[in-house]
Amino acid sequence: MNQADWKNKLALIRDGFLSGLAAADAAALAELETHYLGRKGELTLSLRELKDFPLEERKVLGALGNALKEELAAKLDARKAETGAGAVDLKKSQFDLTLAGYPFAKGSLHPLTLTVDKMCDGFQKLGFSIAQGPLIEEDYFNFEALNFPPDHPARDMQDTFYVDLKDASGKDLMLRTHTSPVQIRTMKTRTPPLRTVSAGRVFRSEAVDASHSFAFHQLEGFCLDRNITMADLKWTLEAFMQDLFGSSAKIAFSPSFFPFVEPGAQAAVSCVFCGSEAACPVCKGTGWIELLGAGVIHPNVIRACGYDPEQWSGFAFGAGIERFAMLLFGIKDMRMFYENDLRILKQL
Ligand code: FA5
Repeated sequence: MNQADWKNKLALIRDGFLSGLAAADAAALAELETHYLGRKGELTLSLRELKDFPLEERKVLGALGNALKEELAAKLDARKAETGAGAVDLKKSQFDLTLAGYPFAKGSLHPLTLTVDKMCDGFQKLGFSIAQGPLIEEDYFNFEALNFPPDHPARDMQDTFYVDLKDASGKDLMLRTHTSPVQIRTMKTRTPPLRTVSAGRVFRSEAVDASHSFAFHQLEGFCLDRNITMADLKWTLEAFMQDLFGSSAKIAFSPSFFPFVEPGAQAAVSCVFCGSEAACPVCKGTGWIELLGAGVIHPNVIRACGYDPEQWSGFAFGAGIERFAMLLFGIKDMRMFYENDLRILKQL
């Protein structure tokens, strides 16, 4: 076939298409499309014949062929729009557009957030307000004002991540190792009487296991007022535990050491899972679950914050939030809180 024959063929295709188009209804339009523009349609097959022409001719004829293809497609679309062909007839459609859609999966709060909220609510009911402190802390607030003397071995109780930045006195900044510095910041910026709790993330250079992590959460509480004693600490914690775990919960103290309290104690709550059964996996038959460190604020701390310890006294406590969340949600390994496995989180 030569160029002239091919062009002639194209003209015949155009005439045939246009004369069919004018009178076509929706069904005839579909046939016309298949006949001329379909995979084995006349125009499609003619364009394939171009491969037999020399390159220069192929370029010219190809442009003509493609222009005709675009023209016919545009005219077909316009005619479809006129006749309403291609529009979906909702009455005949197999889709029921009145059906409700699939519900979107809703997010929910993380169990640690729920635990923090619950614990803060409990202390707010007892008149405590909420305080906040920075995660990157100065030596002064994290250790010094809390009565950790420089180079004292007590600093090793909390292995510290230092940050490559200095504070105003030239000391390295650190990721806070506990929430106790918020006590100092609060005492220094507000005036007593004070009752605050502060919850947040803390960091220690520790190996990760079922009950330890290098980044975990603590809730710190303290009170500074007149004539505060260990008895005030005890009733406060007992009222809080009863709100959280039920009215039969009791508190027991055993002696412990923290440089910023004197006397210092570990506070345990009576086992909320058993009546001291030997087989209880949580309290191991002791009937008690150790939950937090606490004590009467050391006079040196009160003095460092600018108050006279003869006039003002207080108590403080610090709890691991993961420990509470494990009890509230019946979880045995705290790593579950960080793995973000949706199959587990959805159950909580
Ligand atoms: C302290 O951090 C004191 N600041 C608490 C305190 C405040 C005592 C006020 C007295 C007065 P301790 O290092 O024991 O104390 O930590 C408190 C709680 O944090 C622990 O009881 C434990 O539940 C939790 N905890 C400690 N280390 C880790 C860790 N690596 N991973 C997870 N939880 C931890």
